[in-house]
Amino acid sequence: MALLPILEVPDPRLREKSTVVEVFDDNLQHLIDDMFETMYKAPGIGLAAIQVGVAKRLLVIDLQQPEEGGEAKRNPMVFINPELTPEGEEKRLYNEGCLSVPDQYAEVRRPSVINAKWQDRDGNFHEERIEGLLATCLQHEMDHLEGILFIDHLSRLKRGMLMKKLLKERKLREDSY
Ligand code: GNR
Ligand code: NI
Repeated sequence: MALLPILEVPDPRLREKSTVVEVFDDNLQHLIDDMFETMYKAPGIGLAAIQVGVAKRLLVIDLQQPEEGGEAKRNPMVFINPELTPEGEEKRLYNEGCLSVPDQYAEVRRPSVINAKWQDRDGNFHEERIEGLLATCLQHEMDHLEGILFIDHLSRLKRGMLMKKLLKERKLREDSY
């Protein structure tokens, strides 16, 4: 297992379109395990392969929702070659963040319910109706596979302010070292 460096804006690789996974070999299994380790360490609730520099249509999610009783329980999920279709017109707002846009948050409007088709780490096919935070997170990760970041859903004004704040905070951090 290995921690992988997470790419941050404005790295041009985050704008690449990821390509279909065709081979479900040991290399892929190792990449998936490394992505989980990297996501848990960050910490984040999702990670797309392109965020660690691999332009493959692969993403991992663990919402780590507290169980009844309060303990956060791990629930690692792998989505390979996902296809999402919105179900109905209802949208929901969620205050999103992204490990590639560190420490910045903004409300994004996305379909509340989606139909998802995907393959698991063994290449088996699945289809499910998904709602709630999982639907939001899956759409955020799916965007990464197309080279889209959550800030692209904001107005130019909001995106500009957010990027200015990010660059300022990054500079302050660098100067303090
Ligand atoms: O950790 C993450 N939190 C999050 C919060 C709201 C909506 C989406 C996300 S995904 C993000 C991790 C990440 O950058 N995945 O690409
Ligand atoms: Ni992200």
